[in-house]
Amino acid sequence: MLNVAVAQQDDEDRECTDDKEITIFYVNGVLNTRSQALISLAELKSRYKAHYKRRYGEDEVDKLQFRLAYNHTSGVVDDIERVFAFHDSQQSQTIRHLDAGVWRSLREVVNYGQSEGITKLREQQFNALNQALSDLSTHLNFYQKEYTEGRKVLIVAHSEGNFFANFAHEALDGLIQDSTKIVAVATPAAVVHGNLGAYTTFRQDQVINYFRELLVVDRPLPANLDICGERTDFLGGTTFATLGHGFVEDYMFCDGSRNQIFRDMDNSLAVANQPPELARDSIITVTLTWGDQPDVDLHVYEPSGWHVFYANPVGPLGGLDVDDTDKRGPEHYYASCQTLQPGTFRVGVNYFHGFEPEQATLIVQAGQLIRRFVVDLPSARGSGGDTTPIIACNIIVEGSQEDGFKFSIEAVEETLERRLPAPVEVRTQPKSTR
Ligand SMILES: [Ca+2]
Repeated sequence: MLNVAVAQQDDEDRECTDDKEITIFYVNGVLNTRSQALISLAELKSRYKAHYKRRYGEDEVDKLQFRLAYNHTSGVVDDIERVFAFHDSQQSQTIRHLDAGVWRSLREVVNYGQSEGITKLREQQFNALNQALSDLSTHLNFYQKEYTEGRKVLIVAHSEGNFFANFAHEALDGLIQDSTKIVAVATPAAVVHGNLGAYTTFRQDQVINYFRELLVVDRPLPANLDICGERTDFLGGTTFATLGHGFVEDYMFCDGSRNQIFRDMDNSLAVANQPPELARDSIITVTLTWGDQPDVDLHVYEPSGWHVFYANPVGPLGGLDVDDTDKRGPEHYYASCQTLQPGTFRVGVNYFHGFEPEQATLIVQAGQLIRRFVVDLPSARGSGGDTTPIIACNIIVEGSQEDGFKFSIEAVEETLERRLPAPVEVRTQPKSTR
């Protein structure tokens, strides 16, 4: 590990490292702004790192990194409607696409809106569900990227985040599923995907209890723990405003739930496969995937202007370490801590060879930032496009090896960060026995 400081808000992750082996994602519940979700992530991170260090030692804790798999809030009414839409979509074994069930529920909502003459409702809920589908696709791409770079993934999901986690896990292919585990907290879902099915729900969780009361089928998993003594039942009339449901205020606060969740996390990591490192694990990475057309290419211009692509795969700061010419990708660029310099990396794609319109997805990671870009590619341009790739984003690196680095990722055109995701295939076969 190179001990170069990274100037980020988070003091614990100031060093520039290229050697993480485990990524722990936090998936938030309803009505969380990104800032609120980051607070929950920070709490999980500081407490679990302390636990992990005590149990496994200093060297092991350095292999962990923490990321947010955020889902957007659309306000009280739409968030709650979305929970029911997700609930109704749990029978995913019978549907062809990840989003089909959500769309079916959406149509029912839309029909209801029309019958009541509430066109506003229709538009808002359409947008809310559309956003949720986009978030789901983003999470799925995040987990796939971690696999490509050789890391185990542990998803800690709170409340509605469990629907996102379950759907994403179901849509991963089998090898990636073996490296990706879920630990559920306060789950409204009837199941936890992955081998262990580990979860923690308080008997005194008023939100989950209320949700359970409303449902006839696919009720939430039964509560399995009592809330700690310092908390007081909401109905008892106290200062307690979280309804026994808060991630930080309740589940991380009580020793019993925290210990149970951490034990579930330890056990899940123990059974998760460490994937082969198909691509370099690095401080800056770009992962390109696309659809069934033969060949899309990743192009990165390093700060000096050096053009890294399939015909020129090694640059002064990094390189193209995975190339693909046979549909889907991934194709992968990395820049490592050892050679990192300040400046702007320009990230683009060229549709090299194919017969139909294609769509490229870029997952761009710089320090602790991770973002997804989708680029429409109307027609193949051959090698004529090698010198004029479509630039999707810039990665801006400030600072120095001595003082530490700070990163930002900027879309080149707003339209490139699209809200509508492509349909995602779901495995419809029963899981193989293993
Ligand atoms: Ca290619």
